[in-house]
Amino acid sequence: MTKTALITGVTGQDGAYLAKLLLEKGYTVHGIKRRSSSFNTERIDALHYGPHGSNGQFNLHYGDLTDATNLIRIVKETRPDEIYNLAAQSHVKVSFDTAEYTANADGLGTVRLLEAIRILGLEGRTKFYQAATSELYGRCAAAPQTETTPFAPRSPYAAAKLYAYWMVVNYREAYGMHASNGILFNHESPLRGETFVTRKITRAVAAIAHGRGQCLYLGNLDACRDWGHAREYVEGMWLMLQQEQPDDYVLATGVTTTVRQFTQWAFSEIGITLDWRGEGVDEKGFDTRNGKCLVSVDPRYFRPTEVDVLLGDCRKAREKLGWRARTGVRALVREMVAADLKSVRGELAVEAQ
Ligand code: NDP
Ligand code: GDR
Repeated sequence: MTKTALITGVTGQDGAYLAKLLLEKGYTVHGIKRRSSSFNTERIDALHYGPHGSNGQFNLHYGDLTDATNLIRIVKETRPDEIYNLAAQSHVKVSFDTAEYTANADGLGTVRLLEAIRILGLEGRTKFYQAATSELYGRCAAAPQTETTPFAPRSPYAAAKLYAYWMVVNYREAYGMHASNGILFNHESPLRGETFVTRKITRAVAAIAHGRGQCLYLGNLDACRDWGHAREYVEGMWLMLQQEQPDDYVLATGVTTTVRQFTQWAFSEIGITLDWRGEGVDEKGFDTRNGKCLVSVDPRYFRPTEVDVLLGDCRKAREKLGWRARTGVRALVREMVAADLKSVRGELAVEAQ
């Protein structure tokens, strides 16, 4: 029988990959999108206006995680077998400027959905996936981090997600709901939002390759992140909801890389070797061939508090779900730079017409 899924945050990076995966598996997919003054469905237009949309397999609903009645109505109308709660104000730095809104959307928004399931009496039918995060570990010194590593959130975003994490655990224990937290480490792709560091770097590199960019301004180059590919991480989300019992799982690659190294690899994709000079806010990356400064540290991008090192151990997911990350960070850099180079070439071709 056809399964029905409801995805919040369907217009985001993970929402787009997950919608595609579920449609390929034959699901009927409902997605919640926010009203926006500009188009915000770019990542899913191909799904929506393609065969899946026209035959009613893929449907979009206006909604917002801050609007409880709207969420109850959508859950009531769609009666999903599975809900994937991916919607969030997901930018860590922005959460310091919008702490209350982030708590409302990321923290309370999760409770609104869990309550919608209860109010509608769907506890026995609807399985729930929560997009938890490696940011929960925050300033925790232990690495690699597992499902049992203590949490120490270090931003309004992480604190809001911690509340959501514990509410999922509580609803699971209190009401017997099939609700699981995916503690996902950073995952990227050509669909990654442009203000996250990996995409910011690969876009800048593509622009510089075509003579369009001058200098890339970055914040903390020493931060270490465990970067995997988003397409593989949404498979893990799905696998969590196919288990007999709900549980919490880490998804990660087990390799951590500095922002500086990621930047270096991205430039090497266009044949540029960076020579790093200076320290702290004076640190700059020069093109070794012509001495031109291509990267510069700008304190504007520093965070009031930083998460220094994230490195995940996904042994539990490997053993129980059969999941593993297949794309290494070098291949990820290559794919992202190639996609951004292609899109700059496309823009140039349109301009030349
Ligand atoms: P994105 O920022 O790309 O997508 C976030 C989505 O949430 C967008 O569709 C956005 O809509 C929507 N959204 C934001 N606020 C609201 C709101 N108030 N009501 C309804 N929808 C809203 O994030 P990702 O796809 O990268 O991440 C998906 C989830 O996983 C997020 O919850 C994120 O916090 C979490 N996560 C992500 C990781 C990563 O490395 N990518 C790692 C661990 C966790 P719009 O398009 O209109 O902005
Ligand atoms: P993160 O991702 O905060 O880990 O959250 P982001 O790409 O924003 O930052 C990663 C690291 O890079 C450093 N950094 C910069 N970051 C940005 N955005 N811009 C810069 O110019 C820059 N320079 C250095 C940051 O300080 C940080 O250390 C992502 C989001 O997807 C969350 O929603 C998710 O929960 C976590 O990953 C896991």
